[in-house]
Amino acid sequence: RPIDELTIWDDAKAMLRKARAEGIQTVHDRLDRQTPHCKFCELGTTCRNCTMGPCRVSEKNPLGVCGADADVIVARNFGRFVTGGAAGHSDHGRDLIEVLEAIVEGETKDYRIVAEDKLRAIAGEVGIQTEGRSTMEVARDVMDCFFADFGSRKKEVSFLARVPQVRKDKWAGLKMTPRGVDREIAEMMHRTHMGCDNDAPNTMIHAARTALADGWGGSMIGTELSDVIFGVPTPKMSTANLGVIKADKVNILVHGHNPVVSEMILAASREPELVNRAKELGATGINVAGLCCTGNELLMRQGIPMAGNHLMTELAIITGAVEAIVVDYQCIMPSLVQISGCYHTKFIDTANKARFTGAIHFDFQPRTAMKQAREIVSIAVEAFAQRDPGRVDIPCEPIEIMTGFSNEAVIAALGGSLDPMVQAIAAGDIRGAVGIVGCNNPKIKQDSMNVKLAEELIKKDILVLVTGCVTTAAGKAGLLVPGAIEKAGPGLQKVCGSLGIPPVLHYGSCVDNARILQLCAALANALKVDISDLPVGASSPEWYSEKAAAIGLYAVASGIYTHLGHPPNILGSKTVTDLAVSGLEDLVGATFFIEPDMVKAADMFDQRIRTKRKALGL
Ligand code: BF8
Ligand code: SF4
Repeated sequence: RPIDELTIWDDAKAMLRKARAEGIQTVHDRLDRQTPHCKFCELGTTCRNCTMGPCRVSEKNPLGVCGADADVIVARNFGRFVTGGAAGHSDHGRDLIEVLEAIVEGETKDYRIVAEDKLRAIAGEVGIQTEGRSTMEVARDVMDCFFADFGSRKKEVSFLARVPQVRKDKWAGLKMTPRGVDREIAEMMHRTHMGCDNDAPNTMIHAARTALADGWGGSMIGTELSDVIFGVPTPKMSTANLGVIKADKVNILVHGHNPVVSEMILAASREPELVNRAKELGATGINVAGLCCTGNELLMRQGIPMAGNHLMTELAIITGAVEAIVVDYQCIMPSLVQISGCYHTKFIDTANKARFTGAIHFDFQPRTAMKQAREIVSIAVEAFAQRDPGRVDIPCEPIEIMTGFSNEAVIAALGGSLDPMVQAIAAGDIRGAVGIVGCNNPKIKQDSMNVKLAEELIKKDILVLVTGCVTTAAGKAGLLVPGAIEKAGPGLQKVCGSLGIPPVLHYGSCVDNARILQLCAALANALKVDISDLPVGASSPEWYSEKAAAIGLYAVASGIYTHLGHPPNILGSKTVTDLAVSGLEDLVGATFFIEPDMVKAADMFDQRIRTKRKALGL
C-alpha cells in the first residue's frame, strides 16, 4: 500500500520511507503478506479447544466434531479473548501489589509510599481502619486486601464499594458480580473446555464478569497502587511525536506498561555519574522518552515526553538515534528486536514473563531495581559511541501537550468537589463525556479515526477523555492543549476556557481506564442514579488487543454505551453478535455499537447523550 494510506502523520511517513530505503520490514509490510486472513477465524467459527478437532463450522457444515455449533464456538472464543486481556491488566496490577509487599516487608528502599494520603483514602474506601495507625500498618492491610481480591474467598472484589448499589444489584441478579480476579479468569478457562458451558449467552455473561474483575479489580488496583507508589498525577506540560528524540543526547525509549521498571530507568538516567559518562562520549545528556502505556504512566506523573503510540514503536528505532529500548510487557512487537539489530540500538527486556529471543535480559526485581536500572542506563550510554550519525533522521519538532488529569487533580481544579462538573453538565455546557481509548491497528490508517472522533465530539460540547495510544494521537493533532478549545463547541469553550484546560483530557494509560470508571461511578452516586443513566460513552476506534476487548466489555457491563471502529471476531454467530449490539441493553443498560465512520459514530453518541439527558430531566 502507498505510504500515504498507512498513517496521517508526517513523522511516521518519513520513517516509513526511510524503512523502505533501508530495506527494513515493518508491521504494514507483514500485514500485506498476511492478507487475506482466514475467513473462519475472522468470523470466530474455528475451534482448537481439543484434538477431536480442530473444527471449522459453516452453513454447510454447522457442527464441530463434538457437536458444538457456531454460537457456542464464537462465544467460547470471545470469552477466552476477553480473558486474555483481563489477565494482562490484572497481572500487571498484581505486580504493583508485590512492590507494595516489598516496601512493607522492608525489602526495598528503591520504592516507597509517595502518596500517603491516597493510601489512607483507598484503605478507608475498602473498609480498612486508618485512624491512629502507622502508614506501614495501613499499607500491610491494603496489600492483604488486594492480594485477596485475586483469590476465591470473597463475594466481590473490594472496589465494588465504589459502584452504585443499583448497578451492583443488577450484576448480582445476572450472576455477573466479579468475585475474584484469578477466579473469574480460571473459571472462563474451565467453562470453555470441551463439554462445559455450551450456552452462548451464559458464556457471554461470564465474559462480562471476567471483564468487570479486570476493570473494578486488577486494573483499578494497578492504577491506585501506582499512584500510591509513584505519586498522584497532576496537570503539567510535556511534548510528543518523534521530535522528542534528540540527536545530541543518549536516547532511551521505555516501552510496555509497568511503571515499576520505567520509573527506575528515569531515576537512574538522572544520576550524575551516568550523565557525566554520556557527556564524555560526546552527548549533551540522557533523554528518556515514552512509547505506549508505560510512556503514558511516566507522562502523567513525571511529564516525560512521548515518542509515540503502538504503530510508532518500530518507526522510533528507525530514526537511528535510539541507544536503547527498554521494555516490560504487553504490546511490544517482537519485530523490535530485529529492527534494533539493524541499528546500534540495544533491546533490553526486563520481565521473566515477557522475554524476547535476541534481547539483553534483566530479571527486574524490587530489591535490586535501582542497581539494575543503573546497569541498563549504562548499557544505553555506552551504545552512544556506536551510533552512526549518517543514519540519524529525526523528522520533526515536538508538539506541546498537557497531561496529568487524575480524578484527584480534576476535583482539585474544580475547587474540591465534583459539584461544578455536575452543574456544567446540568447547564448543558458539558453535554456529556466520552472516553476514547485503545490502540492503533495497521488495518486502519494510523490515528485517522482516533483523531477524527475526538474532533467531532468536542464540536458537539462532549468532553473527551483519552488514555492509552489515543493519547499521542490526540496530542499530535493539537487537541491536548488549552488552545484546542478553538475546535470545541461554545459550552466546552466556556468551561475549559475558564479552567485553562484542554477539551480533551489525558487520563493516563490503559489500566487507567479504571480512573474513568471511578469518575462515572462518582457522578452516578452524586446524582443518585445508575451509571447507565449518565450522558456518557466510550470508544475504541482503532483497537487491536485482547485488553481493549476486555476494557470495552467492562465498560458496557458497567452501563457505558461503547463504540468500536471494527467488530471483534464474533460475526459468525448471530446470537453472540445480537447480544453484543442490542441484547445487552436490556441486561446491563448499554451495548456495543460498531461504526467505521467517525462522523456517524459521533452522531450516535450525540443521540445517546440527548436521550440520557432528557431522561435525567436536563
Ligand atoms: O494497553 S492502547 S496498543 S499500548 S492495548 Fe497496547 Fe492498545 Fe496501546 Fe497500552 Ni492499551
Ligand atoms: Fe471441535 Fe468441539 Fe473439539 Fe472444538 S471442542 S475442536 S468444536 S470437537
